[in-house]
Amino acid sequence: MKPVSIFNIINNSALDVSLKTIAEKISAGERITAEDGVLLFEKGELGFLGSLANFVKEKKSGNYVFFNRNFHIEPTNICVFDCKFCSYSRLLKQKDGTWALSEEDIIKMVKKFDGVPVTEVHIVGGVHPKMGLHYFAELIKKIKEIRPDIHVKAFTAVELEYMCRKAKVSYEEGLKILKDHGQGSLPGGGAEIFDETIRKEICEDKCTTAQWLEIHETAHKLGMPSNATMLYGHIEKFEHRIDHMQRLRDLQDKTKGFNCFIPLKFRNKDNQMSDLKEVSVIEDLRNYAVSRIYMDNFNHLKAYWPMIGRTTAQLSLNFGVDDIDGTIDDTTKIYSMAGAEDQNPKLSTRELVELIKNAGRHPVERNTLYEHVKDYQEFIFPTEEIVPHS
Ligand code: V47
Ligand code: SF4
Repeated sequence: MKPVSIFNIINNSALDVSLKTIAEKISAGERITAEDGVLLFEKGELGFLGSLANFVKEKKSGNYVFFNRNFHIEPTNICVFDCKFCSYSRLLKQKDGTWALSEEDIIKMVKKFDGVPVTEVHIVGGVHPKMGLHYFAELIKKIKEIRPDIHVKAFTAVELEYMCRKAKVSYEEGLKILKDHGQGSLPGGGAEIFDETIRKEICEDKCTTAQWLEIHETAHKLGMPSNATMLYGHIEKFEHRIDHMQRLRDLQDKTKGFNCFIPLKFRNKDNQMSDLKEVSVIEDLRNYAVSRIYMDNFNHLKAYWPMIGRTTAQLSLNFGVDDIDGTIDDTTKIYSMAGAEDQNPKLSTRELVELIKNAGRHPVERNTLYEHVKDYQEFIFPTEEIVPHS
């Protein structure tokens, strides 16, 4: 079912005057202010926000919903940092539950996808004290030798800040080395919440807000696009979410280098913030909607389905989301360890396409840069072969 049209919303005489003014701005294509954004969070009901977000989404990407074919490599969960929300990292000295893949292991993982039409490898992990810039640059080079066609999206700003510091190079020099070895873009992790007071409470020791923004700005200048995330639903308030989006919106005005915005819902299993209750699905949808409305210079809004689950991801397609990431092989642990819905995050292309079509949207496989790879609207999957039992 489609949300009510924005014009019916504006003409509703019972609507709060301040919300009506915001709705009029959105319908006229005007940018809304930080105060407007906070007000939407405070007063906007789910249906109202959905209608506005849907209007913005359809102006940007029509009825399309994108996905990509990718796989994840998590080189290690050993991490020098101690983010309070993290369920995944372990210290080097810990014996249990740690892993650190060798170069050989990683190459094997890549080779497993020989002949499989994946377009992207996503490489993100803990910040290992002994895996440095030059090691990772050589690794990327080897991956590209095996799969020259694949786009390498790798390393959060947190990993990059540490690598550059250890290698005693500037962000520009470090990123240039990685780019010259074949890295194409940066994922959006490590952003968490930019407000310095909240950031200090939840992830005091890792890269600062200013460093995160500087690394992404430098990448954009070098022609490496990136994504941006926001960790929400913990101790932050609505104004912190809007402040976070505002800083990203400002940088995007300057560089136009962000591909998409990805709100990440805080999951509370087995971490130092486990006493916090997780926010509701309604709040997830409201957050997607306000993000879509506020981030007017971001072309895409991604719902990361392994984290929120397939059902919420499907619902989000009527609340501003136009991307549900990829067909991820069973290789990502950061979310399953934090209590994500999908403990085995794997969806076939057929399942993804059905999920999108059942929401009334038009499925398109994209590459990392959102170029269309294949249109699935009219595609008929071959009937599955019946394999006889032996
Ligand atoms: O920065 C860690 C988050 C991020 C928890 O660019 C948690 O396409 C919720 O970079 N609850 C890293 N979130 C992941 C990342 C990413 C993910 C998906 C898509 C893309 C992309 C990038 O994971 C961290 C942090 O914000 N995270 N622990 C947790 N308990
Ligand atoms: Fe390390 Fe990332 Fe976990 Fe923070 S979120 S402790 S940087 S793995």
